[in-house]
Amino acid sequence: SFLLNVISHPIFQRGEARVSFIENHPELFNLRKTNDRSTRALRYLAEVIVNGNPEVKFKDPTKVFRQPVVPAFDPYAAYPKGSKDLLRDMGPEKFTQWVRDQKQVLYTDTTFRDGHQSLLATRVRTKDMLAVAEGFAKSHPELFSMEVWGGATFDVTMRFLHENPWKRLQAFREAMPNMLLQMLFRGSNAVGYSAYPDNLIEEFVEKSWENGIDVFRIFDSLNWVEAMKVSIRAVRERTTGIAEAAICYTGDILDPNQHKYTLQYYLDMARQLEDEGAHMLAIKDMAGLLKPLAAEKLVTELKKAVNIPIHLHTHDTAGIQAATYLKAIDAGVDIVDCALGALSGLTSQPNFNSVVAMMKGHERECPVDQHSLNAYSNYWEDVREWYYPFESGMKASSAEVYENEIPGGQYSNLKPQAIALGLGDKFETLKKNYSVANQLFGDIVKVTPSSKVVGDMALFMTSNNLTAQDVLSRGESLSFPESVKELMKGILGQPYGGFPKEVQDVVLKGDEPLTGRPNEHLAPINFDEDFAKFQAKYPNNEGFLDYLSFQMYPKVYDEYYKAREQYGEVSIIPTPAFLYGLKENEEIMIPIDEGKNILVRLLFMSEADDQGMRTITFELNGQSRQVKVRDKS
Ligand code: 3PY
Ligand code: ZN
Repeated sequence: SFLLNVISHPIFQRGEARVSFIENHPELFNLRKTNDRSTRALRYLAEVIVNGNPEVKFKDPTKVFRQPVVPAFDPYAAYPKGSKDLLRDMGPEKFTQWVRDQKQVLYTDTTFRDGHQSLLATRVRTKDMLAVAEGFAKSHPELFSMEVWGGATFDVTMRFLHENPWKRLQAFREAMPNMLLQMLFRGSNAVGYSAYPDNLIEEFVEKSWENGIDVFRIFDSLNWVEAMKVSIRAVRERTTGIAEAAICYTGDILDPNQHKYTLQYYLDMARQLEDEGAHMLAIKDMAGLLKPLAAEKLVTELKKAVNIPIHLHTHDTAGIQAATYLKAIDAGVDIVDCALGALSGLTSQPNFNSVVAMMKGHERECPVDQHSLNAYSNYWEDVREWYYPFESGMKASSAEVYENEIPGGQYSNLKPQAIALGLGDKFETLKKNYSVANQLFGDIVKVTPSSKVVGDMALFMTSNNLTAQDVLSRGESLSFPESVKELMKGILGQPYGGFPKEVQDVVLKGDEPLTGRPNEHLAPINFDEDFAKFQAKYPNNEGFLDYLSFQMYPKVYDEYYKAREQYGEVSIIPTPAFLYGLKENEEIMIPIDEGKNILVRLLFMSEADDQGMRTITFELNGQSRQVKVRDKS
């Protein structure tokens, strides 16, 4: 069609085209680009129409979606000044001091990261968040930050959404220039599940900052401060962003039988993190175990122990975390994490809209336009419907979390995992085994990636009908999951109090465990050389950031790259079509390039021919286009 464009151009038709003709008319290349994009988008749609989106395990043909309404905003209005402007003016030290010294409680909105990670298995696509990002930033500059990146989003955007996570970040940065953007950073595991060389961690921090991150919430999945130092230092030395170091909260400090994760334990850790240079402290209550009275105690004591602001994160799995926030706010916590109504509650964060209502008349109230929050929540209520296959099925909050301690972000994934392994009807046993596995490991902190290992062990025990006793007595003859071997070997670092020797021995079977930082044993990467190799292997890569994605997840990147070669930029396809394809005669608009849309209608799908190929006939901007797809059924 590029050739067609050339041939049909009037200059060419007049016979006046010279060699320079193509050079002087770069729009022909744009045409080629948009044609190419259209072709690939049709190829993707045809594939989903014939074979379905492999991530959609069940499709409800009766489902009717409402059209989500984006709350109105003025695209020409300037952005009101927000936290990002303050940070830019003051620098991280002064700014965080201001956070601590001013009186109002501040808010972080987690809707774009932990909210959907915890309720919809991280599946929300960039397009659906971006639709409301600018309006939200213009309406709510009073927020402390937007949590938008890190955690599981990096992996899932590539693996399941076939999107570039860096482009997502850049798009958020552009849409929300007045607000602090925050990410969740797994310390020496960055945004992955294993240990990476220190210079990769440093590079990753720097590039995240360059592309838009201001606040780095850094944690270690075993609360091992030693493993957090490199990332804290990288934020301090390579960026002008904020290093927010987290203590992961587990157990119950008010339980008289709790001898391991005591108040003293957390105070000590907080002081160490402050000494390491943290600008702020996070209490990361990933499973929602911090009850109101414990929060009151913990925050009161932390306030005395450290001079940096305290940022509280929780999950509302048990349903009482708004009370935890109120107690924590009374005790002086500086910032709390909330998710917009329709993506809040259960394994997600407490309801932002309701917390704002709760704070009306409180001496630390930070006024937020409730009506506007409700409008954004309504948007999400409708968008959430599109993602129905990824709902966890949890219908009510559950105090069982105090027994199993499963993090919110993991809970929404554990059930589909169990079903995939044929253990769907053993979910109750699986949850029990989660706490049995935790005890076998010596009662460790459970958060990605350590929580994944406890989950793997629980799945292993459930599918093999093993008790804790079986693991100890028959362990020598059992072949444990790879992740369990790595944990016991020390690949994720050292837990407080060490691993139980007996379990370590049966798992490692003579292999010597590490004692130091696992990253210390990893050779630094030679970026020039390695990047060149990457470019040779993936010639159509999108540069150094793509290389960093590859470093985090080599296999996932490989598949993502192939999908992109085949289908192009699928992030432009509207979500219902991305997930469910099109019905006959359904028409959608795809923004194919800046200011350019195409209209696509499905006309019909043929029967499979004797090669198993179906022909899908579309109408693209009024012209008929056919795509052949193999029917895999
Ligand atoms: C993650 O690391 O993805 C988490 O959300 C941990 O809570
Ligand atoms: Zn969380």
